[in-house]
Amino acid sequence: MVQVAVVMGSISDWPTMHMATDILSQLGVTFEKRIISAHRMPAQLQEFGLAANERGLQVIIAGAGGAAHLPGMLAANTTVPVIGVPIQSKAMNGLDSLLSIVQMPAGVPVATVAIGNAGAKNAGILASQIIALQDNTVAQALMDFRAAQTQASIESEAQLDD
Ligand code: RP5
Repeated sequence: MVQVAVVMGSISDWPTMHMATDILSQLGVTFEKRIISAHRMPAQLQEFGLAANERGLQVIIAGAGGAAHLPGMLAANTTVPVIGVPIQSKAMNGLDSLLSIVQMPAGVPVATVAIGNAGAKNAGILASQIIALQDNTVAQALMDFRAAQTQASIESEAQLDD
């Protein structure tokens, strides 16, 4: 059964959302990737959201830019936790995306990460941490990832020049 769904509003979001799927792959989390536009595909959005629980999805990562209604509308249609990724838009550098995603009304949460690539990668890590609560293999992969990241930071000190 697929653990995580990575959903984006447009193919133009894929270079950013790839950061999420890369880290999910690295950590051994199973996922599916979908394009579902809140505005261009409203019926498909509702269908996907309503089926998410029954399909056994444990986390949804949703990325969108501009008038970024996808994460919020998915959250409105399911109780599966939704992590929202604000895509770095051309017009406003992603501030529009961030505010569209983060300012949810009380009662319908979306866990919102940073704008752009860092946010997408962190969405993948956060989803993996949720999966790791019940999956020891993913939990171990996360600990290995953190240890390697720490070691790389320590070793980077050697690159400081005079
Ligand atoms: C949003 O509109 C998408 O998530 C995308 O970030 C933005 C622009 O979409 P395109 O016009 O590039 O398809 O729905």
